Amino acid sequence: MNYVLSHGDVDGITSGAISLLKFPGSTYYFSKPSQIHNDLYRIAKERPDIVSVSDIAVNKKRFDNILSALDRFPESTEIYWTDHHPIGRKQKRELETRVSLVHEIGPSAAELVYRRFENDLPEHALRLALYGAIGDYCDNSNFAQLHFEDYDKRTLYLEAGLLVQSLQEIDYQRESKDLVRELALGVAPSAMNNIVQLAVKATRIENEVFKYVQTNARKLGRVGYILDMPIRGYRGKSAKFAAYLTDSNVGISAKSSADDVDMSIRRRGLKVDLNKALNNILSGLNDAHGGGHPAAAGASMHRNEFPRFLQRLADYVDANISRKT
Ligand SMILES: [Mn+2]
Repeated sequence: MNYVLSHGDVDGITSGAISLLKFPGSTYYFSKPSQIHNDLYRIAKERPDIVSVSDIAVNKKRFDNILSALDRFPESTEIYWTDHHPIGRKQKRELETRVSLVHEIGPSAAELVYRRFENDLPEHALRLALYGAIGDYCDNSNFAQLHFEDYDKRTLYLEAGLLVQSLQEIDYQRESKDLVRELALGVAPSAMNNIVQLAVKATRIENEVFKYVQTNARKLGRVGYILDMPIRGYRGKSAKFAAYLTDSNVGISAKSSADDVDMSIRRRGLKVDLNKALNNILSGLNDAHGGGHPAAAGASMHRNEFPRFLQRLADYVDANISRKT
């Protein structure tokens, strides 16, 4: 038995679909950085021949759990790990002793999986790699730029856009698994009626979200934020809108529950590294964790800490700007 594990966003599902093409008949699971160690534990019991993990960030906090989960696999299990999230040098070296690792910052995970298995893949896998690149804003890589010329790139953006938008409205555990299988079979997103309808619906909702952020976003220093939108999802998008609509350099879309506040963070027109910023700011806050990419990150903390977090982030962004000018 073989397993493919991947993330639930467009880069995740396309990198996962490409892995399914390389390892046909694999069981497919969605995972995420906070869960990957549990999923690996569970799978190790099945003593699989092959495991392919893609687009799952290696979480510093969970790193020891990941290593001990990897230790549970028999020696004969081949584990392929392909990722593009920042990782510490030490963690990378340790991971490499246990898995076959391809790691590169810049390209999408889908591109990396494609390049890794290129010789064993059908033609349509290249389109999947390009959808993944577009989905994760990794469309500037040499590979993506080169291969956009192989098709009409405007059509590729439409197909990738249908995926990006429809995923806002999909229950990712259930329905996305079918989507991954269809993509692996070579069905274009535009040929999937449910995907087209959901994408249009999501785009209409997104336009309403924009208007909501326009009237409700607030600003502290160079950080714009929107708190508790009356709608589920659309967090990365509303974080971007919050930055733009308050003319800020960082945007946050946050949702609070009884104890916690959970948020997506995006940057705008500024090269501040959000992952570094969070590493810097979150230590010392109650129940706080988070991270991600330089341009897109997430965090959560005790809800009482949110004002302090906002102030620290605003100060960090200010300090970052004054150092540059
Ligand atoms: Mn990704």
